[in-house]
Amino acid sequence: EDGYRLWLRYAPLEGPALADLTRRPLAVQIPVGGAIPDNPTIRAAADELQKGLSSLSGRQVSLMKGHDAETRADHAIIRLHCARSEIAAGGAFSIRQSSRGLDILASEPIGCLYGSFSLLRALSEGMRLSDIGRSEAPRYPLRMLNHWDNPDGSVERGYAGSSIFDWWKLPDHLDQWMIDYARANASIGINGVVVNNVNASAMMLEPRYIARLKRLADAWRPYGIRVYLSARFSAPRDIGGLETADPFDPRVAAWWKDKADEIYAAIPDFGGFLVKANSEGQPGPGDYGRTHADGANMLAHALGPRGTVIWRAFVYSEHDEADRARQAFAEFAPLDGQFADNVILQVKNGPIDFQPREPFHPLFGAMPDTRVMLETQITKEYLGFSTHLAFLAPMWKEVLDAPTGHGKTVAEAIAPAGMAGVANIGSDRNWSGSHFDQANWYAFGRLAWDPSLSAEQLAREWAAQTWSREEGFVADISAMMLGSREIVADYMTPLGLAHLMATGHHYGPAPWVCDLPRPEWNPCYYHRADRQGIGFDRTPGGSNALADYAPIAAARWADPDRMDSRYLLWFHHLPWDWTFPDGTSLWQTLVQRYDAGVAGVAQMQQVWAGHEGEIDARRHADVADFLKIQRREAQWWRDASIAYWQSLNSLPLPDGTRPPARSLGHYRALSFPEAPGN
Ligand code: BDP
Repeated sequence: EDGYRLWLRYAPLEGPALADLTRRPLAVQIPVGGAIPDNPTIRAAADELQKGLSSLSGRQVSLMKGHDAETRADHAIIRLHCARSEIAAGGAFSIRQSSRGLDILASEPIGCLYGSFSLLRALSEGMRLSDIGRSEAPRYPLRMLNHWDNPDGSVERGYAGSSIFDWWKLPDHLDQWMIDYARANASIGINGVVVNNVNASAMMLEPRYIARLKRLADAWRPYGIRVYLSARFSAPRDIGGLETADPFDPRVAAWWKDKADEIYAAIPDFGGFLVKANSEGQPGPGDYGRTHADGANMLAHALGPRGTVIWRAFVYSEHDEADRARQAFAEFAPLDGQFADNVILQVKNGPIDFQPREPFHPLFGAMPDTRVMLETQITKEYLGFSTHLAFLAPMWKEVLDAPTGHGKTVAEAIAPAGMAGVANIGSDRNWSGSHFDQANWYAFGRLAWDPSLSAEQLAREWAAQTWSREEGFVADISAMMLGSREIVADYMTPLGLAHLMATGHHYGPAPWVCDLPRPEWNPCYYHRADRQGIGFDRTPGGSNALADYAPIAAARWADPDRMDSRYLLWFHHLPWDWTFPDGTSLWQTLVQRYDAGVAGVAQMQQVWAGHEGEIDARRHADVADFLKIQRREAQWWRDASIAYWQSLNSLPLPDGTRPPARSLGHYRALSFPEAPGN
């Protein structure tokens, strides 16, 4: 066990579930003839069932075509019916008990594949074959991974090795790895992949890369995955020989139209372009005095009904010093209704940037005439990279379940589009840099399929498939996972603080950084701490970012005395001696939160140690090692942060609190040029 098999281990069943599965010999029946002769997606579904059922039951399961199976009266038969018009299109399936065993029904082959994975998941969790019945349909049309992979093999903010895309050997050689990757994605319903970084190189649009992308598209098509490219807005200039990329210049529009035609000639189901424009130095329509809608619509026209332009709303400028959290709203909300039908606006979960905790982005629900998609970050740029254990489903649920105040929750507001997750996948043998980070890939896909799933269910089903289905194990480990993100928020950015990470690589604490040239690059800009107090005032007396939310949503955060303290310092600047309703001061509570975070990691270590011997030794030791790193670094975060706050407020530590192990000077002097993911 080295983690390569992810949650698709299909570990042999035991007890009643095994007895139930092996009561009769099993066969998988694939349809022949009719509407779907030899379809690669149905073949993949049948192969998966055969492999999975054989492994779960410990017996070789046979594959039978069409009527052959009907003659085998002694067999329990899993039948695939993949052209049933009564089932919805788009991946829906129904699993039903039948007189011969069990039927998987769908209107399209991809529904049969999703249904097969669903059946195998239920069995892997320990359910009995004879108890399984379910009907599902994906809630969102788009369930995408965004890879921040560069053509040179590096991965921006990647903590799992280098890129999995081997552009050097493609298109001639396609590694089995690429099939395993597609299969894993299909198992959780992911149906779109952007293969390159949003900080895009125009080179990816050159013919030689299109040929390579075609090879991937062909390999992934049976798994229901469409490929997308991040497109650099200045490509007509960079590689097209034009002196401009102005979206209103007819030559520019024609260049993109020709480029789209060229891509579609190779990849008829190409998904479209993802664009980061006029953000962090990337080119965009703003360079020519045009709006985001002007730029997006020009590209949308080039694609036509064949594909989608996914335009990112992650923008902020150095020229607006008031509040970075308001800038995307100010720039995009007025454009509602101006985007072409095949444009989707991709909005990060919070208004700043993938912090351990942010309130939901005010654009959700505020653009009723625009399709808006949620962007999450699966890779843990701001949550301790791959060595800290943080299960992110609770964070994403917090956003999905949030009522926007515009009559919809975030989950409902994004329904016409879907979800994108910045991938945490790399060349490491375990794919994600750590075993527990696989859970975030898994949970992302499952939530994009069904945002109403609870974080607890996702933790439980992942743990049962990935480690052990023994109930004591699943209960403890899922509970540990559910608390883990809050623990990280506590030792890094408690009480709604944000962006206190070190410059550049974002590894470790640096709340003292105040002198970077752009104001909003500095942690000081975000915490605003001084001798008197701490926090960012986003009330009407401050930046008034609260006004970007619908009044009922804003009301939840308006009063520091009556709000969820986990968002407190995001919205309020308060004196250190401000007291919570229970009488504890802000300073005391802050220190308590840091201590709770460190204690939480120690607790996770204990829980994990308590299950040694119940799972394979190698993966157990890997996790134990990483928890040791996390424990040390949680202490570092806590000590360095407290030392810094104390240097400002000169307050004594609450009674019984341990002083930081080292001086502030020590923490400030640390440097980590070797930190990954720059
Ligand atoms: C920030 C990352 C940066 C990305 C940017 C983005 O630090 O590497 O390019 O987001 O989303 O979080 O475009």
